[in-house]
Amino acid sequence: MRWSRAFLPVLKESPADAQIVSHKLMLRAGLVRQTAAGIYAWLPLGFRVLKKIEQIVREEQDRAGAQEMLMPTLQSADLWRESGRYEAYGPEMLRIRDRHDREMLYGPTNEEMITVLFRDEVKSYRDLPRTLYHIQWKFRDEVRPRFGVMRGREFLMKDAYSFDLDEAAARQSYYTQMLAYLRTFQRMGIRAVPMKAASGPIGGDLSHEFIVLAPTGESEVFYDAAYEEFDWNQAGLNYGDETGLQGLFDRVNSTYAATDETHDVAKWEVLPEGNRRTGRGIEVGHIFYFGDKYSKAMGLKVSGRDGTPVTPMMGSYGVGVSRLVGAIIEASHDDAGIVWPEAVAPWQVGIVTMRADDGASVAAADSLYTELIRAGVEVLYDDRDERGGVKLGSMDLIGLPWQVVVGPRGIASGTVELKRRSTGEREELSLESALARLTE
Ligand code: 5CA
Repeated sequence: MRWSRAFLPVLKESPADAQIVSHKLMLRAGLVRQTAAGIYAWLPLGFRVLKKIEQIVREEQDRAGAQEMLMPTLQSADLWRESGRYEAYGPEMLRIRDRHDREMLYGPTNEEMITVLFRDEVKSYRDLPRTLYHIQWKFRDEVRPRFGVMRGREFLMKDAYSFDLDEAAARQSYYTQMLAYLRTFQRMGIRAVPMKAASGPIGGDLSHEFIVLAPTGESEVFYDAAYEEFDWNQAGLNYGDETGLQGLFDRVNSTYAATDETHDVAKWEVLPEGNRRTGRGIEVGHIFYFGDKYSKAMGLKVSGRDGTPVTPMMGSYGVGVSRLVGAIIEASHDDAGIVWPEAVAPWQVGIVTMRADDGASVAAADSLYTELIRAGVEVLYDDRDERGGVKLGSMDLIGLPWQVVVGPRGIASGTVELKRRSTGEREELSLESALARLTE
């Protein structure tokens, strides 16, 4: 992408209405714009990051054996009357009437819809276990939408739903998602600690939140320093390995970590003082096991192995896809701007020409741009007719992992400067070496 042709509105000043650093940076770097309270348009830069995050979530869900589908954003009120949640959900639910005066709502979550879709198709224990997911916009009429996309009213969520024959199998589905979550967040360059949680309006008695540690987080958190040594990849563990998954769960469960909602002072005080870590965190995922809460209320039954009807046991598993954009920035930025982890960066490389009126360096930058595109590298080329210093500032602000600075002085001796955004390391090297390095 050539910056001169791009819609990348970066702001010089920090917007006064944003309180936390990620929200400020998302506005300054032109990722989003608010269109109504808690509702955001995703501009091209933000959209690219959102898609990268979504794709990592998708790949890890698929790897864990979940199947993707897509359910609508609008739902009928009757669906929610079946579970009894229509009244219970309260003012957070956006209720709408269509032209026939039918009561509708903008879905805040999809337990009801998936239970009915599944109920109407499955008959036998052979149809279990199944885990289905979708990545879709949700609406919750939050009392206090704030911090930009972190607590929006409209937000993008991955929600998965598991159906199993009995509790033991359902717990395996829960552990499977737990492992998928560790891998998902690790791939995005962040660590999200699983913490015991309250299940709130979703229901059930087994629930974990995945919390990214950041000083601006909404929840206060308490955890064992053992998490600093935790094996986040669990590379040796395979899906389907029941004992291994149980072991992972037991390990998580026996390592203290809780938010202020579930904090247990007695258990906390058993920890050696030097191991007690406190801080704040952002909830980027939340998983629930709620047994037959929805399947029973909504009449989902299959015939069991011996022919008697069985009510499947369910869980649901959410990832805050749009919230993650903010959470990753909270965890990865510096005074100059965003520092994208490579896996979610909108482009991998940014090229900057220092003098738009210098034919030789512009020609060199043009050819580097063409070569990188040919090699399949995602590159943003700042070819604007702006002062070099301004362009370097914008490049730091938008935080691409690699910058190539092309100026008349370097080009006279055949070199460009390669800068790594995360460390600030710079290196002078020939155009050819820069190209080789970036296409490695
Ligand atoms: N049905 C369950 C799991 S699929 C569910 O809705 N869980 S949830 O309420 O915890 O939401 C899942 C995730 O969505 C949260 O962990 C959080 O990361 C994200 N989320 C929730 N509310 C908002 C919001 N107002 N703005 C941005 N993200 C949100």
